[in-house]
Amino acid sequence: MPGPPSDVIRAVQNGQRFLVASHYNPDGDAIGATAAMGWLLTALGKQVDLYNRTGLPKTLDWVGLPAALSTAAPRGAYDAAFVLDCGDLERIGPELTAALDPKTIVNIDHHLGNPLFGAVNWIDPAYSSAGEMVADVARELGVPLTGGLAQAVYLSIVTDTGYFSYSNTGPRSLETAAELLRLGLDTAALNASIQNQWSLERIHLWSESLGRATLYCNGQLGLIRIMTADLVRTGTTVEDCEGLINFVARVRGVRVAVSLREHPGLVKFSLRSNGAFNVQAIAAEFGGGGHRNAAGGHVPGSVEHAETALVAACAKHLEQEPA
Ligand SMILES: [Mn+2]
Repeated sequence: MPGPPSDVIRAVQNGQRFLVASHYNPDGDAIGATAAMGWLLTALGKQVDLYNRTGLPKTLDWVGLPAALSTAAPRGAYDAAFVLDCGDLERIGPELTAALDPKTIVNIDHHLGNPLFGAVNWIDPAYSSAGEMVADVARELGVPLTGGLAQAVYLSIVTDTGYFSYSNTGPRSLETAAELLRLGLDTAALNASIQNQWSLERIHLWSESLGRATLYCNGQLGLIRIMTADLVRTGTTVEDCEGLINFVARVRGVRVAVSLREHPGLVKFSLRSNGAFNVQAIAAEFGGGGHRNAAGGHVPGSVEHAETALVAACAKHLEQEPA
């Protein structure tokens, strides 16, 4: 398994002043990779600024950072700007794109189809997460995976692999996690910090939405609807809907899970499947996209209309590909 290319290692070694950034509306890997790269550079005695357009989400405000995570686009010049976990440059936001010298961008990412927007590009979908890539840079440079660096790498790996349950979990993910444990990381405490971040409002939303879950197609299709009124009534936001669909997929016999979320004038849909059943092909019929097991898009009109259209499309695919 190839590790970090020499031009990435050289960018770290040869520079002194660095920027580290990831995509806005950051998930665990975006924050984990940002923090990990920050800790790594700090350990090497380098100067580092951290940037995220929308900042640290409330659920991750406990993450240890080597410097403040700024939401203001940086001025000043950097020897290199590490852009992590961004499937395209748009994901860091227009403010930073305008502020950066393109010749300094080092693009480190694990998304297939990354358009290589950096002056240096290290794209490898064999890695579970951007944080796992940073761990290999640390190894290469002899920086031990301890302290804040260890926590950040672990956060990246477990959030992007769903605690080692998704198909992107590679031998390297487990080996890196094993090394973190061996070096003393308290994973039980960290798991609690990562997972126990729900609000009571979120529980109420999930309870309402899952309480109305419906099965179609002889139990092979599970569907939930999230109405704008649900969010208003429970005092929640769209972020609180993340992960809801996975519970519908857990119903025995369900081969495709569908979630519908009401928007002004349209309905956003998400589809999930396991194994060979391809939901990307279904999403594509509505102009959407994604992967074989996770896809989405939107349909104009009401939730009722979207439900009828998506159930019909899924039924057709379920018939074409019997279990
Ligand atoms: Mn990622």
